[in-house]
Amino acid sequence: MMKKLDEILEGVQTAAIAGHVNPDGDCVGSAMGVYLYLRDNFPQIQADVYLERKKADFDFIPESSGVKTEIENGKIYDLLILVDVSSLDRVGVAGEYITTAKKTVCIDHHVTNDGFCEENHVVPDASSTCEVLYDLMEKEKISQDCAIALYTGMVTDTGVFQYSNTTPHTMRIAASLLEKEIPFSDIVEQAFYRKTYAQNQLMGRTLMESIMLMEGKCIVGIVRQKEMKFYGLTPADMDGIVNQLRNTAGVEVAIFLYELEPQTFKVSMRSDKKVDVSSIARLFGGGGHIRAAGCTMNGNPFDVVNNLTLYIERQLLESDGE
Ligand SMILES: [Mn+2]
Repeated sequence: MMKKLDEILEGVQTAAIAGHVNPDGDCVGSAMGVYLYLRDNFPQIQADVYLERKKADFDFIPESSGVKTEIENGKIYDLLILVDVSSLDRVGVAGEYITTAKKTVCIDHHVTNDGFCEENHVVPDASSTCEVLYDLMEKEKISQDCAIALYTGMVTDTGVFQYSNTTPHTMRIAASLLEKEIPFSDIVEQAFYRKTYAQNQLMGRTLMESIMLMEGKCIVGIVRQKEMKFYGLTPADMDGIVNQLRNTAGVEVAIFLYELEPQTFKVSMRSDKKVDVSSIARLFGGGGHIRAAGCTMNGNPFDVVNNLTLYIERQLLESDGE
C-alpha cells in the first residue's frame, strides 16, 4: 500500500535524502524534489541531500549547491529516503545510513527493484522516479522550485517525452508542472541537450569509430580510459552517447561500453522496439528498463560485446519468428 509522502514524514525530525551512484537527472531531480517539498512544507524537518558527485548539468535546480557529497560520520537520521535507487549496491554516498537510520524508504520506478528498504514505493510503469514522487505529493504543496526539480527528472528519463515509458499520465503531470510557470525550455536544454565541447568531441569520435553488427541491427561504441583522459572527461560525462548510437536508421540495439578500469567496462544498452535489454543486463548483474539498461562486465571489449550479442541475436530471432 502506497503511503503519501506527508504520511511518511509524520513524526520525522531529521531526514537524509540520497540517490544512486553516478546520479542522473531523475536521481538529482527526485532527490531535490523531496528536499524542496520538505523545505517548503515541513520546515521543522532538518533535511540533507547526499549525492555522489554533483554534476554541473543540474546546477539550475534550486538549492542544489547545498548537496553533500560525503556523509557525516556517526550522524543518525530519523528517516533515510532513497530515490531512483534500484538495489543496495547502487546506493551512493549515503550507504552507511541504511543501517543507522531509524527508518528507510525507497521511492523508485525500476522494474528490477528488489525492495531492499523497509518501505518501498516502486512503480515500474512510471516514466521516472519524479513521476512516482509527484503522485506521492500533495499537488497544492508543490512549489515552483519543486516543480523545476521534478520536471528535470521526467525530461531526462523520458528523453524529453519521447521514450516508450511516456504515458498520458506522464504528460498530465508535466502539464500540471508547467502550470507552476517553470522555465521548461531552459530545463530541457540544460538537463538533456547541452554538452561541453569535449563531450561533443568524444561523442563524435565514438560514433566515427563505432561498429555495426547483425546486418546493421546492432551498433557498438567503445570509449577507453585513455580517451576519457585525453579529453579530460569522466564516466559522468558519457551521457547521451548511447542514445546517439541508437538514433541510427535500422538499429534495434545500441551497446555502449566505457572502460572503468583495465578489463572492466560499464555497459549501457538502448533498444528500439524488439529487444528487452533489461533482461540481458540482469543476466550480467545489472538492471534497468526494457528499452534502457546497463551492467558492469569484465574482459576485453570483444568478449563483452560477444557475450551480449548472443542474447540480443536470440531475442531478435524470436521476435522475427512471431
Ligand atoms: Mn530514473
